[in-house]
Amino acid sequence: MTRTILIGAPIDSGQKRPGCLMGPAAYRVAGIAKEIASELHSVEDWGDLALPALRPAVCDNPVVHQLAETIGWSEVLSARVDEALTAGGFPIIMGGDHSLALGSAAGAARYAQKQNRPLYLLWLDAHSDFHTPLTTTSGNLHGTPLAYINGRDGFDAFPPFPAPVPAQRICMFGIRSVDPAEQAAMQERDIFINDMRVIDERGIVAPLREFLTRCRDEDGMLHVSLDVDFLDPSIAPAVGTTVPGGTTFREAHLVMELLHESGLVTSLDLVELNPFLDDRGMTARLMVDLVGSLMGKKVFDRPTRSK
Ligand code: 6HN
Ligand code: MN
Ligand code: MN
Ligand code: MN
Repeated sequence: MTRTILIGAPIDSGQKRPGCLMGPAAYRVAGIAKEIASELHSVEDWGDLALPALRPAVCDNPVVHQLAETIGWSEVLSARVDEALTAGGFPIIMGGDHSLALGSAAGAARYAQKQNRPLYLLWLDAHSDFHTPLTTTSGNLHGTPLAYINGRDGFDAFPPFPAPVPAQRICMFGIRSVDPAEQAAMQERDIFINDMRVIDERGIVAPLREFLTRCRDEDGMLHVSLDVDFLDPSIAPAVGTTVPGGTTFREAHLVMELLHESGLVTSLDLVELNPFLDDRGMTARLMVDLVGSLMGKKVFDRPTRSK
């Protein structure tokens, strides 16, 4: 039995369009707990995190937006995710913008370090989120978590990332918007980048299996960060950073089904849902459906035939 733990992270500080803070409420309204609960999975809702008292924080890049808030959120979230994993749980972090991954991945890394296991990262996103606070031109820290996780310089104001994740253990899927500074940094590293071109050419199954095999061979823990804009905006409009040409309904479900079958996923972020931009809850519901697939729900249970 998996002990699933829902953690609400009403975080809006990583970008400038208000609304992501309503994400956790939208997931609850869309029925996330009921979708997960089964004979195989129990569900606990640990409620929403609150922003702690802030310390002043400074950064050399003057455009950086809400640095102190983002650091505050990441510290509470990191502690909470570590706590959920230590309790033997499977934390699902309901965001909140993608800056929350600065905290959730740090918590997963903290726990993995205690277990002496390598942490792997699967980034499902239109964007590479590989800026540092020094290279971002928008100032939006939701564009930085993967750089922090990878141990890049420029995060002096943040707590040091516990056991940074080397490029070989990071896999991106769905990528179709990369800024020049991110491109330059990614080219120097051996990250497993599956942009939409790769998905068009090879499909999603083969590259994903390659990555999962690596993770299994090393007894890795796997943190999955699912950004709403991984999906095509026609099926998932409730996001501030839409980019055309995203994954289809079937591709996204297939990813979740393969992840379920692998049994490797140890923590999950749901990020960037902005319910204020949604169309009658369709995006919230789709994200909840995808969580269902990740937890093993099938539309059709294939009968096992005897040979
Ligand atoms: N996300 N690269 C752009 C920026 O502002 O740095 C977009 C970031 C999007 C962030 O996907 O969570
Ligand atoms: Mn803001
Ligand atoms: Mn993102
Ligand atoms: Mn994105």
